[in-house]
Amino acid sequence: MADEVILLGFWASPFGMRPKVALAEKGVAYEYREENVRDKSPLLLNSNPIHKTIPVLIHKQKPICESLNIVEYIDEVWKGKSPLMPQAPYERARARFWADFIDKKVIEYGIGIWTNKGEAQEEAKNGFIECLKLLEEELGEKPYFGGDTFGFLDVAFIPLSCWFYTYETCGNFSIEKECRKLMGWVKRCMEKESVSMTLPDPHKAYEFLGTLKKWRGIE
Ligand code: GS8
Repeated sequence: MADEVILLGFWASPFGMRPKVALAEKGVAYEYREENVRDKSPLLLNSNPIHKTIPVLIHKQKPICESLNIVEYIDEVWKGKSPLMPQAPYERARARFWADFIDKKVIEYGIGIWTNKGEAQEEAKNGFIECLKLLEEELGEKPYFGGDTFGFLDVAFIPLSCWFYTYETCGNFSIEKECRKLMGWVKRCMEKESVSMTLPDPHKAYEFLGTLKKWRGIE
């Protein structure tokens, strides 16, 4: 089918979950193909020759790469239902800024919590909590980052929450204690089918940590 939509992903990757949530919000039917990120398919390598990473969305045989870029594409192509990007240019720029902050800071600190021990782990944990507090401030009293409705920044951020349990267990801290309001937002998002059907069980993510560590050559 010329109009077909294929998503190449990997179940444990927050980047891979973003387009899944966006497509579910839009009610778009698609074929999901799980990649083995240690032995990538020729389709993935040909579709994303620059970075060779998932996710890749293939729409009408054309590949779109980079998770945030894919979410914006989905929002533009399937405009009618559940608009994700804010209407006002300033709000759009702001949402993109925070999504970029999540990729550059939050995810990196999160990884630092389970890849390090001792002082370096403590630093990653503190950095992570500091970032969450900044995001909590950005959320303010709104139900969602998108305002009254679930939007682009919610899609960008919520996948990470299935790794919170892993960060808390490895770093021995409680996100609920540090950022109560943010956890309220996580619970609100989890009430949406697009999110709850997409995110894996946090315990399953934690169990996968042993494999991830092996891949990175640690422990
Ligand atoms: C990051 C994608 C990424 O790291 C995006 O799409 O937003 N900036 C990109 N994908 C990982 C997922 S697994 O943790 C990946 O494909 N890794 C395989 C590899 O790096 O070889």
